[in-house]
Amino acid sequence: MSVRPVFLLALAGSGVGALLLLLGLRWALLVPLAKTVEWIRRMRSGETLEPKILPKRGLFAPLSREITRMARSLVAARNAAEEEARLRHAGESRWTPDRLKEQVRTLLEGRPILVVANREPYMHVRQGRQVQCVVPASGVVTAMEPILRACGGTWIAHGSGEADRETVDSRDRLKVPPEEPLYTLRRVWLSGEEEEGYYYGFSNEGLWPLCHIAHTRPLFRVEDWAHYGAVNAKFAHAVLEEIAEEEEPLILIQDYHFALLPRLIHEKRPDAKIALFWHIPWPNPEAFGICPWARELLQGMLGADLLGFHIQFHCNNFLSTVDRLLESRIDWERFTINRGGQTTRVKPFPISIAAREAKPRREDPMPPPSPRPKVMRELGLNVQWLGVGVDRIDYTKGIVERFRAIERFLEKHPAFQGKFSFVELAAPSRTLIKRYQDLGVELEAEVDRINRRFQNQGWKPILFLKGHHSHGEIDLFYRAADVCLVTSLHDGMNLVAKEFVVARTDFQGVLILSQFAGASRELADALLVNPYDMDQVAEAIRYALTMDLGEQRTRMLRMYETIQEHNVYRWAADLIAELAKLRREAPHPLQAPAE
Ligand code: ADQ
Repeated sequence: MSVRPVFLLALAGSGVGALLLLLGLRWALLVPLAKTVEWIRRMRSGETLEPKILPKRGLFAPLSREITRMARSLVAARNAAEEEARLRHAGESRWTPDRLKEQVRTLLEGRPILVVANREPYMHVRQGRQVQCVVPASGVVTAMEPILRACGGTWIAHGSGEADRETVDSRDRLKVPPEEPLYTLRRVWLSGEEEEGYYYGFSNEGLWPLCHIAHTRPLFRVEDWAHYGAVNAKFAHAVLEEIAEEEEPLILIQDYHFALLPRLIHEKRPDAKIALFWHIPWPNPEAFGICPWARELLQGMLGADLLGFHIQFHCNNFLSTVDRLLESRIDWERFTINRGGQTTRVKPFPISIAAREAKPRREDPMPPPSPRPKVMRELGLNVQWLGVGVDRIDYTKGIVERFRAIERFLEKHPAFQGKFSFVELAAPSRTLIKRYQDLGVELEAEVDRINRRFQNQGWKPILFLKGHHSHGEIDLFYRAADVCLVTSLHDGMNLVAKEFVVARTDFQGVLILSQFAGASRELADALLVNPYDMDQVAEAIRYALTMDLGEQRTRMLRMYETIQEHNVYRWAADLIAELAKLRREAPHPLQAPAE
């Protein structure tokens, strides 16, 4: 064989070898390397990939293992960062007790909050030989209590329970809540005549009907007015005692029982920052002007730095009233009133309730079990649909009108007879006042008449459960009902509407809400009604009971989120922040003189 063919053969052999080597190299190195690089690139750009395509054997196996570990850490870190960002975002929009506490600590630099309200948050009453502690049925208590629980401080109130004196220390104080003391309750004692004149008389027979357009004529007696003044002075004395050691204390006065208090405190302690929150509506100037002491009341209120109402409409009415009745300088753009060297800011703060701790997830497939079977069993009910109403027995709540609308509903839609019952949980209130006694009698008679008209064996349309119920009991009724009726003839806010929505973590049920309640401004997904229009309310009941679950869910979810966002912690934070930032302005050269 010649040398040439051998050489050519060797050359061909090495060419094939090189090719095979190249192919081998590509298969063993370049392809896995390219796949690894591509995998890393996609991971880096945010995709979450299984490490399946990474080489598991050979040269790259150890590298794959390390890269997989590193990628897992990266995914975990990315998830944690996303969760943190979500929580931070939620935290920014959602107010919690802790966030409020923190905000108050920063704003007040450790100074305590002082709340003045007629009603006490805990009342000691006698039951046989036992002394029991109860939470009164009151919107003001429902709203303010979570704030004091969160921030601490002192609540000054009338000690109205028959066993209240036995449960305070020598300075009329006690720590509450009883099961977990978080703040101080300071009780103020009133004589029988004082309570009658200031509370039943001037506050509840005079100012309450004056401010609510509910067609009950206000009664103004000169003796009641004298007691109102004396009791305001008594509370001023208690406040001054409590703030004796404090510089620039912050005082949150609640409601129409204390219109004179801001001025009384301001005169003695001009450094105090005072807010007065008016929990009920403010009427137009003509309506308010019928009060013989309208000017004195306004002068007293204008001792506050900040005046809060639930809605803008009530603020507008207040400014118009001052404009009509007092010499003052009103800034309609900033909503301030300057009088006698003092500026008062007027602003709406829609009150709310404490939000639920954890928000249920929309997609939660297992809503909490319904208490409906238990409620039905205990009441001996056997109906397809259940309605609920929860009120203090008060003529402003439109309870008679509600019963008549239920009557109309059953009359117009007889198919629901025997299948729908309405439970009214009604707490007796202000029972020493004749108008309230008459209302109690009227309600019983109406329930009786309507029940007799429709009832059959084993079924009644209305169950009137008169009495005070715990928040836990009320919650069961909210969760068991298909529909909740809030038919106030006039209401500052109405917390029952908000409580019903927040109780429904299953996002079922329908809220029928009076257009004359402040809550109707925020809860536009309720079925809004005019409670005087019986046919309209009857139709709303029919619509509610036949509403499909999808629509119920959409409406309830939207309202639920509104209330969670605008909860009572946010209300308090806004009010306190506004008060803390107000500076007493120097008297304006053109300011109106004090009268
Ligand atoms: P209220 O007129 O007392 O409040 P509302 O806001 O409805 O009315 O609050 C009533 C509270 O009492 C609720 O928390 C409710 O659960 C409770 N309650 C009602 N019936 C009860 C019963 N039978 N047993 C036990 N508890 C019962 C005032 C104004 C409102 C305003 C609040 C807060 O009149 O317009 O919303 O202050 O500012």
